[in-house]
Amino acid sequence: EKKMKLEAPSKPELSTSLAPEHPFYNQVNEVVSNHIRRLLTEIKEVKDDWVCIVDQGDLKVFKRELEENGVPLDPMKAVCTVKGMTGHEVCHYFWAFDTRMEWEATLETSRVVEWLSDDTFISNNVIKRVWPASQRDACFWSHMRHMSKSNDEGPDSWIVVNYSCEHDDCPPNKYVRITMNVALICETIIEPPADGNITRDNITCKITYTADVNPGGWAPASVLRAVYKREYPKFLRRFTTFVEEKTHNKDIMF
Ligand code: 18C
Repeated sequence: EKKMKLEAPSKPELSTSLAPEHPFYNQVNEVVSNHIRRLLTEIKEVKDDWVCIVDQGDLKVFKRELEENGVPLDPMKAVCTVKGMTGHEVCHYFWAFDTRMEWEATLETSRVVEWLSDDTFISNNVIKRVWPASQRDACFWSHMRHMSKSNDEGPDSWIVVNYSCEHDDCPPNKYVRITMNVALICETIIEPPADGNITRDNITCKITYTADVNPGGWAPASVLRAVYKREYPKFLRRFTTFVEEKTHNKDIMF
């Protein structure tokens, strides 16, 4: 049977609210476009090189084993379906800095380094230490965007990207600096009720999360893989439960 390939939109219709002359303008647009293209052109079936490591039905985690000079770089991918919330809401809370520590269980501290625009800021996250490795931190921009729809029938989609960068106010110092390229893409599926009045019961959000993380130097692969296998599903459960608590008695943010 022939696998269906979805066509990527010919040109990105939306871009960041950063000014075109901003030093991060090109990078943000390029990284986000690559995520969108990768998702839209991907064969809608998990390819052979992705291994499923967690299958809880509504939540699946996949990885590709990859090592460079002994440093484990396994790309991770998770898909998760949740009811009662929109993609806009899920992306909002993944991006929002002021509530990050309410759901992030793996961070010791997090601070804003600089706001670049109303959709993009740079932060410094210090990750809890995992024995026996040295403690890590990360410096990255977080950007949220409403994705253009290729046609009126398709689901409404939002994306958040967390991408490592350098910043004068965030030089690497006492921690090992990890680098990453993380994306959260959400589609909102609405089953229209007969009376036309959409409630949270009619809404499902399909989340695709991808993480390429370089632990930045030596880390024992077996420990890291065990930590990932435990922490990624835990993060998705904890985070989506958090979004549910934040949204269930509020107006729906479409
Ligand atoms: O995407 C997530 N969070 C974002 C917003 O904060 C952001 C952060 C991404 C960084 C994630 C990767 C961290 C990897 C650290 C490697 C550490 C190497 C240590 C070597 C160990 C041998 O995009 C959500 C991320 C969700 C989960 C990530 C799982 C990685 C776990 C990292 C270890 C922390 C464990 C702390 C728990 C302590 C329990 C003993």
